[in-house]
Amino acid sequence: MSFPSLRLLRTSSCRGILNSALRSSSSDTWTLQEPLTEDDPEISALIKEEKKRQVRGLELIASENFCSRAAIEAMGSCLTNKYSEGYPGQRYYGGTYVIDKIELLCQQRALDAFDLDPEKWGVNVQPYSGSPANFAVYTGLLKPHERIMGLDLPHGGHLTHGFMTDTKRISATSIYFESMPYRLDETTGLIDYDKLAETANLFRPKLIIAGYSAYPRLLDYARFRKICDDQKAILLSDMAHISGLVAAKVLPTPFEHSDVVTTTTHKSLRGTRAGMIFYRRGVKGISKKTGKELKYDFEDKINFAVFPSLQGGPHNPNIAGVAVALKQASSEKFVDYQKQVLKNANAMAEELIALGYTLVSGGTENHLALLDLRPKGVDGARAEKVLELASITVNKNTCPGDKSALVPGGLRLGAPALTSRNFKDNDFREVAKFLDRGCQITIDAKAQAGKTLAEFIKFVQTDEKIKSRISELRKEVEEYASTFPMPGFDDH
Ligand code: DSN
Repeated sequence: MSFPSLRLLRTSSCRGILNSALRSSSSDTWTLQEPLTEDDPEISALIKEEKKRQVRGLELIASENFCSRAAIEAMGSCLTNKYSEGYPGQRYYGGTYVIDKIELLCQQRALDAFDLDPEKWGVNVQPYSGSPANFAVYTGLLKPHERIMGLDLPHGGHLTHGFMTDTKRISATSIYFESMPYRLDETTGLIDYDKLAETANLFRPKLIIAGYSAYPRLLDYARFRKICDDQKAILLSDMAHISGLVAAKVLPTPFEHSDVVTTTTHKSLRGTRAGMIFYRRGVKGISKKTGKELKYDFEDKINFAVFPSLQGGPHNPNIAGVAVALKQASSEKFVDYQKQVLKNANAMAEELIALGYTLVSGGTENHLALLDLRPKGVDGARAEKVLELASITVNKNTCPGDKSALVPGGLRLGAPALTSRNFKDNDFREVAKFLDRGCQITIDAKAQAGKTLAEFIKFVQTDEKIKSRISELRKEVEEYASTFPMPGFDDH
């Protein structure tokens, strides 16, 4: 572009001409308003391909969901442009007065969604996701190398609950803190609370985590509280998987007994991808020594751990998306949705048992079931692969007693995502039948394939008979799934 001479710019009308020339959308002006389809057809096509996969498939990953169009719109907005280190009213950069309103609204909605009194509970909505949220709690409330106890990962816990193996500290939560797991009673598949109490008595943890990634039963928060009180430990409930069900009051709330509660926002809560930390505030009790009020001191410690200790600028688009989801979570429709999630998980579990399968703990009381394939002579890794080829998405999962996390004995199956697509109980019974057919193919293929997982995968991708059975199953699955509505945008 050729620019007018500087002399011409002396008059304001000439400056106006120049500005409008700069703003014009002539072919050599980069407006940055081009749609994705034009600007980056490659990424655009991949997003459309992923959307088609989601629409055609049966999504059973227990931690996934289909976010609403409204929340996705809030996330895909100009909020991505703004830095806002700090907290509402105390930011390090200017121009944050709108961001302050969004963050305060999100906080308010978070407290409302879980019926929390702002005198007694506060919330930090800045964590980027669940793992940073948990690490921020440990960083804020513990000294390095103080002790934590969480449900062991192979028994249904989460990496960030202190996971380590016999030979290696895996999660940073076991590198910077000392962790001791508690486990399930392998005969029942239920948490062994007696053993937890006994071990806690020896290990004397500063913090115990009540929460899971793959446990199909309710947690006994009162029992956790008692064990924590005996050790003078903090009770952190990680309700990431169930926060939507808790908001809808269809599962017991962890808030009554916990000191701190963390969650992700994109699982059963169905928001955009982020994390939140709820902490007790206000009066804790009366000192026996002085007779004076004791106050919780979590708020400043947790807020400081999130920013500036661990994070920088908050992800404002995600916070806005979470605010949208939290508004939805206070609606009657959301309660109906969560009731249906429980019914659907139960219908799938019942049907699988009727088809001759074994479930860890014998069933489900929440949104997920853990299918133990070991009695069928196969493992979760092989079944996951066959099901993926048939457009059914699940994840392999350890069952109590498993030695390998890469070739574990089970599959984790969750109901939140398909329930967002309006699947009902009978639809989930059909889903169980599709799963059964995929598992039968796995059993037959394993009998003919080489011993290793790699040989098995090669076999199912090359053996004509197996390929044709998988392809027939995929066709039926895709026809079936495609008839259900899908949240979000039509093609992205
Ligand atoms: N990936 C999530 C889950 O499956 O539970 C959390 O890490």
